[in-house]
Amino acid sequence: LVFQLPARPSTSRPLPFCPDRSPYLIGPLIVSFSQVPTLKQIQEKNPAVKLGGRYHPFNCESRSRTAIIIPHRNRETHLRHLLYYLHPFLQRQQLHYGIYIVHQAGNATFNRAKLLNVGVKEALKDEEWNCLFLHDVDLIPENDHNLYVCDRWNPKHVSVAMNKFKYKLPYFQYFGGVSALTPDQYMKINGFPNQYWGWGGEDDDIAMRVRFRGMKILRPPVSVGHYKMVKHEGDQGNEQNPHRFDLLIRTYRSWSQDGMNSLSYKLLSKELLPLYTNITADIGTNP
Ligand code: UPG
Repeated sequence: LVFQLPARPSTSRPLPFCPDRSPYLIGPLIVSFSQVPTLKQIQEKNPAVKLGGRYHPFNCESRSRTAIIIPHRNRETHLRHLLYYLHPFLQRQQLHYGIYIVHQAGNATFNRAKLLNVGVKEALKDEEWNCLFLHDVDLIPENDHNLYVCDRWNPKHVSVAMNKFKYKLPYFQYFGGVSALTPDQYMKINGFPNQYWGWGGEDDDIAMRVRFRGMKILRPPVSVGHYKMVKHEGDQGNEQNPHRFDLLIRTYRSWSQDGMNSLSYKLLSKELLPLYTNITADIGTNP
């Protein structure tokens, strides 16, 4: 250590807001998956991160309180790559943030959107988050000008340029990967659908909900919304959902009954681990 960081003032005087643009941003980042970091190494590199994967800047009041919510099962290597890059990325953006991993218990068919609903519900019990980032575990942001903050009026889709799609949007309405909504926007669309078991369709359903509720999807410039995906095969227990097209046709009628207002699950544990809050839930099985 070369400089000693000034201690946070002990008075209750409010801190000034952090600047509009953080002075710590770098821009394009080099992301490599050649070595898988250990959780201990990641912890050592991020000494200011508190239990549960929480952080806030010590000398200014952040302009955003962002919860990052990550659906997960059986992707431990991807999780370590993501945590390794994401913690420093968010700290350079001077955010007040927390990372939540929502783990689906058991071997039943995977349900990404329902896990995200569980994550949002549980995260909002902890703190007054004003921005929710719904984040696939295998996508690593490659430019820290891609700010993990929400827009007040409209949801954002931020993973606009992924290496697997040759750094282009695969189709205009694409809403998968990483997206961001305020809690108000999330509730306005009744959250995400609970009925998509297996791979596919749920992200298109969410995009439709946004449109039905009169909101637009905002996106960062392509040069900023760059993501590198950790390569993977299809997962056991997350086979293509054969009902996805039928479900999508019905979204207009179903969205107001299927979502946060119909969410049911059993919380098996909520643990504050050094780098993230681990939520394990029994979300049931494909009926
Ligand atoms: N996931 C797990 N374990 C599993 C299966 C999925 O943790 O066994 C999580 C993980 O966070 C992963 C995400 O679910 O990143 C999406 O699943 P994945 O198989 O990686 O889907 P992709 O084809 O790579 O992703 C695109 C979109 C994604 C959307 C999916 C299906 O980026 O957001 O959910 O297509 O529509």
